[in-house]
Amino acid sequence: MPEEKKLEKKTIDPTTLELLNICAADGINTVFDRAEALKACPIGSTAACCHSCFMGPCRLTGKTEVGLCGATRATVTARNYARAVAGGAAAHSDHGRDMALTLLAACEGHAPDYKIKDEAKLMAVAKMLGVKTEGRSMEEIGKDVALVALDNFSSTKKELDYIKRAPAKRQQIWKNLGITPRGIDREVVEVLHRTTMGVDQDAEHIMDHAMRASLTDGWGGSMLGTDISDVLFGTPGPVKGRANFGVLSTDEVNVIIHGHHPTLSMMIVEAASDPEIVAYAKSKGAKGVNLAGICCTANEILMRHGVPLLGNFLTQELAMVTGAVEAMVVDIQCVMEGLVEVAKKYHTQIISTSPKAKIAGSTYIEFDEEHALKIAKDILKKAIDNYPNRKNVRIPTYVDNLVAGFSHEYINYMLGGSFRQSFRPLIDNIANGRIRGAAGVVGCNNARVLPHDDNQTYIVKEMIKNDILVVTTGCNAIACAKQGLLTPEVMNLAGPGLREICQTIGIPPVIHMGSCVDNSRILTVLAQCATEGGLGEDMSDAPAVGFAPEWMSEKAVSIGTYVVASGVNTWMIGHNPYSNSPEVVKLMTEGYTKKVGAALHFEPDLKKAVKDAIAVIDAKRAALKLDPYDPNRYARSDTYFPADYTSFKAFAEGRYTRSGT
Ligand code: XCC
Repeated sequence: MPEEKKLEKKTIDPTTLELLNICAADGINTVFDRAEALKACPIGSTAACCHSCFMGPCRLTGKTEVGLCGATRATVTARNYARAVAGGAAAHSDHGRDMALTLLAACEGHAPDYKIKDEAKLMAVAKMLGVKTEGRSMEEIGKDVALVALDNFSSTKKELDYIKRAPAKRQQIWKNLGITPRGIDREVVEVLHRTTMGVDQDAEHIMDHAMRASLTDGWGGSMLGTDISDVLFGTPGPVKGRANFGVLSTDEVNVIIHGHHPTLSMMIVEAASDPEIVAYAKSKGAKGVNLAGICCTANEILMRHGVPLLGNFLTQELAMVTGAVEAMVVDIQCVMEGLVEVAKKYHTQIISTSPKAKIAGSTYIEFDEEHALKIAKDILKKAIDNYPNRKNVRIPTYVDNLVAGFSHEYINYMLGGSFRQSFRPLIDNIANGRIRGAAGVVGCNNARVLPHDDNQTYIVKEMIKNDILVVTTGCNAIACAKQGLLTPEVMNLAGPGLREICQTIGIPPVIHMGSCVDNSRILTVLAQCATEGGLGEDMSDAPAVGFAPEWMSEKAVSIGTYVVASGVNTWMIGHNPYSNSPEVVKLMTEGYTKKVGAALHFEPDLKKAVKDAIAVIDAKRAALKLDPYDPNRYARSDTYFPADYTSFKAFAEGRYTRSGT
């Protein structure tokens, strides 16, 4: 097959395709090439490999039913699954812990560049955490909030404070199962202990604890991370933004922020417009500094400052190929080691910053909260110094507009104004069938799930077409942004009922709620809807589903598990990494459904997943005795042609022909 045709099968995004063609011409090896050259290990990819001890590794394939110690396929598979959950929960939660430490440092005067930006949010969080507020300064309250948050990590017996946010019925389910999460560190450590050689030898028991550990992510580390970020940097409200590689500038210093932590990236945003930095950029012949983001740090700075999204996980190496990126500043998580090799061929400097994540071959500038703004400026100066080294600049022209910034607080406000903040209009319109249900579509890209961004956008478009409101985070949100799905105009792709509601309320049918830790915002919305009443008493009663269309990270396994443990059926699309044990697959689906009212599906068939998910939504509606969904009942809403696209038909079919950029 000619190279160009081969590349067309790798992505639906024209920009990514354009850059992959440049890579081919320049002889650049990317994750797309490595995925072709290196096949997935057939043993590990079904969780058939046990390396809990060093008598192995044992491969439980073919006729081999047990390892040297006698561990069965089910035990080994459950252990592998639980360890993935622990890895993911640890990553999100350690991020949350760092946010608490930053808040503590800010309130104690050790991090002078950070301030409490959202006092109302601080008061709400304080109330939730049982911190006294009366007659106290913001710093005193903030310090205690940080200390209580940190206690949620280290406590061994106390249950997580945020469990109180869940509906009473859900809390009772966890209690009855004995999976109410205690200290975050304890539950994660306990996964590692139970799954070490010769400890927990019952797949079901291991998987129950996997749920408990995942809950420390969703209702612990992630939720604390989100809330404290809001306190320090402001709770997001609607913001206009742009996405895709056309956001790079030809005459400014382009600095890409990649990773997850908002602490450094927020400082870089502040520093980029500092007169000292702008003057320094001018002294090197540039007009200023242009920022853009990759992965979840991109979502953090988009949600609060409208900083453009450059791309999602699979496009990180391609940023440098443009020849227009002076520095890529990385912190933690989802940073490919391959970046450094690509950077060697261009002028980009990879600047690593986290003491937890050193990257060989990168320039290391250690970040610490005490000198945050100064370090951010130092980083930008390094990037600016690199501007004169630009040579062959090839910036693709595609840019898409978007609206982001939908925190649960804003959605609450949006639905009733400050006079009557409530989820009631959303609940009522789900009850009356204008909105059939809701879907959380989240998660990564995966170099083995190609074309890149295809599953992501397919599911989102299928959902809204079927009158199902979509909330999105993470790399799915970036995929949606790059394909123009985060604009109000996309309501033309929505079914008539959903479209009418979107037109009335003035929201897009695909709502960007933030980064991956912000999946906790989705939990909060669901919990508040259940508490408000009208869609049952528990999160599992609501006609809502979850999808991770192109997931690849342990963090996604943790998210999928806590969403299921919170009562929401979830589909992880792609190959089933736990297929070596039908018993474990049954425990994740039928077993979890009996215990927590929802199943975790690892489903290779995308269309089947969509069909099954819609059937679940309809079954939940029936169980609530709501009117059956009828697409023709509310077919009176206005339709109009989206201005940005040359052909509505082409857009709907996924051929992204645009009239201009
Ligand atoms: Fe996945 Fe979470 Fe990473 Fe993107 S950034 S690749 S974990 S979706 Ni959050």
